[in-house]
Amino acid sequence: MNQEKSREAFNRAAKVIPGGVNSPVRAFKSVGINPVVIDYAKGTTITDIDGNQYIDFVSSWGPLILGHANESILEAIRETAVKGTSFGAPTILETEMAELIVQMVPSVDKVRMVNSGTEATMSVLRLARGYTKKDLVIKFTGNYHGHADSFLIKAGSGAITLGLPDSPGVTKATAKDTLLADYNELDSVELLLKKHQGEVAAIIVEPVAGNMGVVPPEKGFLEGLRKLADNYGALLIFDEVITGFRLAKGGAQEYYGVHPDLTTLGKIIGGGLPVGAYGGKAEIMDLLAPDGPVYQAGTLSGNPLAMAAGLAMLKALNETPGFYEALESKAARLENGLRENLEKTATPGVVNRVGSLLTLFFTQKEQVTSYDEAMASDTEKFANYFRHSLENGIYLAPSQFEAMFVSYAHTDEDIDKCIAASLEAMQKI
Ligand code: KE4
Repeated sequence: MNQEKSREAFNRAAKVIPGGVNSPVRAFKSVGINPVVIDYAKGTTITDIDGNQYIDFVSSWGPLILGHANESILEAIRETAVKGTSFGAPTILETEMAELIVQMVPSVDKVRMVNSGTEATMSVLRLARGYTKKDLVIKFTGNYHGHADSFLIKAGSGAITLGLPDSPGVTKATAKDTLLADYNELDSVELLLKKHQGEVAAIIVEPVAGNMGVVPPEKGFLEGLRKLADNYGALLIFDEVITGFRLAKGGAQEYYGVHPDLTTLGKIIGGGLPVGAYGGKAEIMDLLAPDGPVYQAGTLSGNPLAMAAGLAMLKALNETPGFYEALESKAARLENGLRENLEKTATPGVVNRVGSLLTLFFTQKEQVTSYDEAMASDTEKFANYFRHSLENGIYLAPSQFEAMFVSYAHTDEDIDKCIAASLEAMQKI
């Protein structure tokens, strides 16, 4: 595969952008090759600047659940752009977006728009601390909540991929207020709540872990967190930046029937433009400035262009009959094919899937239900598999500790091509 132009472009980028990328995981560091530089995309096909085409299972890390360059989203952007892209003043579009989120997400009475998942989690933590007047937060090792200081403590996603779960630059003073529990281990949470009785503002969790690879919540885990939060006077925060609008219209909280006090959202909500949001009970959200004392602001928050794209996205999710059933059947087809490939090639591995999120772990473990089990994966084998898959025209997340994102645009033909390419790759690694 000719990747000459990508190589030149990446070398040029590295002269003026740290690592040549604006987000570390894009640098393909853990898969041992230079990244391909993308020219354009449509539907499920992305094309790099050398003209190579790939079926995309990253979907820009989740947002493009309708596929690339979706016509209704492009139309919404075009129509809105000609009226101006941002005013720094209220618009009806923001209210329409907020009304739709409140209608779709069960536990959200009010919502504040921001510009990324990181901004959403950073802000929601400040709000939780302001509301409870407590300082500590419990997060789970391997969960990733963006790059705000309080969360770069044993963080997942690119942080573990690059072996940087605890980043320099995060002060000891900040780190001491973040307590670490083990995902799917309720005892580890109760121990911390008991030890720090009355000091924990919130428990924040990825209701389906997507940043250590996909690790589903074990039966009773989310329900248990709800009970512990209530018993110990802490707020429960669901970080639904990945799962929001993906697992169901109402995200993981609808899918599992467990309602948090606060929710963070991102990715899908912007239709591919930069949008994040956080929301929850009115009693808590009303503490935010300008009515309340908890300050949070943003020049481009809720800007009309991003709102228009996001509204078109959410309307499509609401108005497409059988949308989630279709996602489920596409992703199940992929899961079954990957499992068959593991058997056919006697490759030790585990496939974890929840809805349209899945990860193929190259591991000797019988199951992957915890951070430690995920970390036992063979990242070298994954890197080899990734390179063969790319050669075979399949674009995967360049890390063992990320998810495959199946979109509504993926056809059975796309899925079957991925399964065939996966088989070929497994036979070579
Ligand atoms: P952003 O700031 O990247 O928009 O969102 C941060 C975030 C928050 N919460 C969860 C559960 C997330 O998964 C993320 C970001 N996800 C990663 C991929 N797993 C983004 C990809 C990247 O870092 O380039």
